[in-house]
Amino acid sequence: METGATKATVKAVALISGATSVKGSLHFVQGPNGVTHVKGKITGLKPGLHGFHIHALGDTTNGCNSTGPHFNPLKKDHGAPSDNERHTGDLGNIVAGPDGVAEVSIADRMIPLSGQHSILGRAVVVHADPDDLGKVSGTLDSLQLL
Ligand SMILES: [Cu+2]
Ligand SMILES: [Zn+2]
Repeated sequence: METGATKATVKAVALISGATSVKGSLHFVQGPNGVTHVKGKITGLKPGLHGFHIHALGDTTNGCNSTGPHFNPLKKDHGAPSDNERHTGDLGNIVAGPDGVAEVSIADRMIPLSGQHSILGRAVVVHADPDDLGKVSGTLDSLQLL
């Protein structure tokens, strides 16, 4: 275990499950450069794009409805992951193939697992529909430290 807090690698996991047959697991690894890598596989999805976000609250007792809005500590507008103007939690879309499987591999510098704007304990949401479009029938879990 490294002692320098800013130098250490931090890992977390979200086990995705919901009311539908959608399930999977996502591993989050934050490297010493502050970039967080998200890797994993979600199965049982409708083929195509699915909005993928970090929502503000880790409360998944009432599905997406209890997870609050997109995590947005910097008070920005909704955007794409590549935009400067984006919610911290805006991770765009993941893509499911014809078999309903989405392989997730994302690197993002706005979703730290430590510090003031940490996403730990918040909800990881995979939406039924592309990006958000106001629909919140998702499948989700809160992020737990490994
Ligand atoms: Cu969302
Ligand atoms: Zn957003």
